[in-house]
Amino acid sequence: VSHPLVSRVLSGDTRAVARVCRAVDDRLPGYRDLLRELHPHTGRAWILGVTGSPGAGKSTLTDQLLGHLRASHERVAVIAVDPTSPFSGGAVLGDRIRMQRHFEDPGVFIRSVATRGALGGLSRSVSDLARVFDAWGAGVVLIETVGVGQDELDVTRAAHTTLVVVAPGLGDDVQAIKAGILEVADVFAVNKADRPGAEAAVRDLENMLALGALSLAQVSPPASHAVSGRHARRPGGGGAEPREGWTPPVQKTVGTTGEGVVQLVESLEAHRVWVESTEMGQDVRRSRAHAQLVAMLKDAVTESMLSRLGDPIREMADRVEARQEDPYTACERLIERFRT
Ligand SMILES: Nc1nc2c(ncn2[C@@H]2O[C@H](COP(=O)(O)OP(=O)(O)OP(=O)(O)O)[C@@H](O)[C@H]2O)c(=O)[nH]1
Ligand SMILES: [Mg+2]
Repeated sequence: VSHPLVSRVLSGDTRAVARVCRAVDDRLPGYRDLLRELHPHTGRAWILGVTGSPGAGKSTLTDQLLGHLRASHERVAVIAVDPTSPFSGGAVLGDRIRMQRHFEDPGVFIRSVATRGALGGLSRSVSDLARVFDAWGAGVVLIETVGVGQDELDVTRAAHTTLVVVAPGLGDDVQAIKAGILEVADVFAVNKADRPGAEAAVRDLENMLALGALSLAQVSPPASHAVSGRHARRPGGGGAEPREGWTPPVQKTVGTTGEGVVQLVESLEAHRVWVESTEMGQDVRRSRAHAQLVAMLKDAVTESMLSRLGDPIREMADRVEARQEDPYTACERLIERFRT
């Protein structure tokens, strides 16, 4: 017998969705059972990550994408991770204003998640929520997260397609984005194209992608790219051979006017098709699912081990502090307890 909330979510009841979201956020008793029951009804939504530097225009573009995608999907959801940014000074309010026109639309569900205090790990909270929206019938789940810090980048692992938003003149050129973020990009938007420096940013990105393709093609055969990196890149040159890999396209946009957004949606859709219809795309999907399961497992194992160990951790910490024990041996001894 399924939980009444579950059948309400499945029938598209947004109030039930809100209640399940709260249960998931706060890890209320029984939330796991809800997710378990929803799980068989998931797998249809396109999970679209939007990341990039603070203030690059992620929310503005998310709002634009929402408008376009809503036209072809009955339901669309947005998860905004930690919308409190010191850069826009906007906090949740800013995002609400930016996405205001969608707030009264019953086919749109917008949910914010705080980075701090996310119970059981940020990326797990976000993928749990994405599952709820998927079961609700969202054709697309947009996840906006700032691209700094490992936790935030991990969030994009839940996505099938990740858009990286870059803006010129934020000190936000290619140097600044290469740490980690390049790896997660399936599509680039050079936003604020109405400002000087956009062309240069596009060129820099394209050069960097070309270099990346070259070095990857040299070090390993295409089939292994999907496993080692986030995705394979097109081997350079060979015109006649089938080119199954994916090179992230770079699209100029003006978030505030919507310029370039149609083309951006096309690029994103093309990536979706690539993931769904090619062997390599399926590899990417499998390796992401694997990475996600490992991440969940880590959370779960850590949580249960720490709670089972309890007091001895503190006792051991005191011994380490008093130099009666070194921390390496201390860890080994604590782990020993599980072997017996
Ligand atoms: N000139 C110009 N301004 C833009 C463009 N896109 C967004 N903005 C402005 O840039 C500021 C930041 O936009 P947001 O969409 O809040 O950026 P964000 O990346 O979501 O910011 P955080 O979530 O705080 O990291 C806002 O004042 C927007 O109006 C654009 O294409 N051109
Ligand atoms: Mg934002």
